[in-house]
Amino acid sequence: MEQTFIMIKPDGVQRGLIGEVISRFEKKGFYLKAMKLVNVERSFAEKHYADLSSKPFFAGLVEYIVSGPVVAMVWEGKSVVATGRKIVGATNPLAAEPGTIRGDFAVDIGRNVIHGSDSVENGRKEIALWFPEGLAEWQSNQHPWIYE
Ligand code: DAT
Ligand code: MG
Repeated sequence: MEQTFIMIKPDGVQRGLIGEVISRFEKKGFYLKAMKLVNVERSFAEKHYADLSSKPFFAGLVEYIVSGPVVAMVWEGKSVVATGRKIVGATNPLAAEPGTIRGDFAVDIGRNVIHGSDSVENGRKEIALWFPEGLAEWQSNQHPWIYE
């Protein structure tokens, strides 16, 4: 099954949205495979967002990510990358649909609460970067009640 990297950004942690975010992925029928609350180094944040290093907002983005702890997670399930992006919502929270995390809980693009991998390949890279120690091994007993 597919895996995606989801991160609750420092604003999401500060605003008490950790449980809300986890709950949405959990209730959907995806499985938590790894999770940690961490303060990341500037160089690590730069590596995570390396593809955006030429953007004018890059410095501010890195500053934001290192401003407090983040919750890094790996979620697993059928089409979890694309569906995870739908649960997260559009990058600009003002354009994000109600019912999505960004649509429900954010206003500004630079305080958009959550990160989700945008492709299976990038998910693989992000999981390797954030969880070199590997993932938890488990199978939910609910599995046959969620998946055919
Ligand atoms: P996403 O997080 O939806 O995958 P992205 O990968 O294009 O979006 O950008 C990463 C983050 O950078 C995004 O969550 C918020 C910030 N960002 C993106 N575009 C921005 C912009 N035009 N101005 C300010 N911040 C921006
Ligand atoms: Mg992105």
